[in-house]
Amino acid sequence: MSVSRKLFMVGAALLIGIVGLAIYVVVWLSYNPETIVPPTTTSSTGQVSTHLFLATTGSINFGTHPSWVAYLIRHDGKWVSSTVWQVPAHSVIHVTIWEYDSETGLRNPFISMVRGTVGGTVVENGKTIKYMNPNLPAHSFSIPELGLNVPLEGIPEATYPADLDNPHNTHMTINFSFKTGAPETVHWQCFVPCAAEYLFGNGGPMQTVGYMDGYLKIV
Ligand SMILES: [Cu+2]
Repeated sequence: MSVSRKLFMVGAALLIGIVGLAIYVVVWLSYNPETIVPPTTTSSTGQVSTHLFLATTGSINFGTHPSWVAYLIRHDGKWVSSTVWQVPAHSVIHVTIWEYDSETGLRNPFISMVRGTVGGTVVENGKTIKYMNPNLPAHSFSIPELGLNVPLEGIPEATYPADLDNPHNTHMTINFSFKTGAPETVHWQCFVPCAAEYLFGNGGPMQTVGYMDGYLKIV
């Protein structure tokens, strides 16, 4: 092979690599899921609050990755696939999660302790809890920047796909509240290695906004 031909081939390979990298960065940077803004209320004492009504499912059953585990949010009477939510600053955020997935368990038992909620507890199926057996969580709802961590207990046997519109379908109901401070954007994520079929359960949906993590825009 002549030197000029070798140079041409190296240059072509380099160009393909650079173009591929540029496409990856542009697509990744421009990914901007819809921000859901739940309605807010103001009490007679001036306390602003809002309600995040969420669900976790073992397989989302639509979109690009139908088999992936996911969080959804109830908005305008429908379950919406978005994990970017806007809430008011200096307010109380009431959260309800319908948990439809089976248990995976935690590698770090520290995450099975409830932290950062109003009262330091959550109400799970009507029972107030502070801690659970680390083998039980299916997912967690955690905002490290706010010191919030809520383990979500799995159900014994999940159905795939879960029928989220049928409230009689077996699920755990988890209720808790937390407070926001000054405006900022924080990230939230699940800490249970729940991504079956991915390395150590932490790939795929665990590292993709729209499934097991997202952003909370505090405004
Ligand atoms: Cu998860």
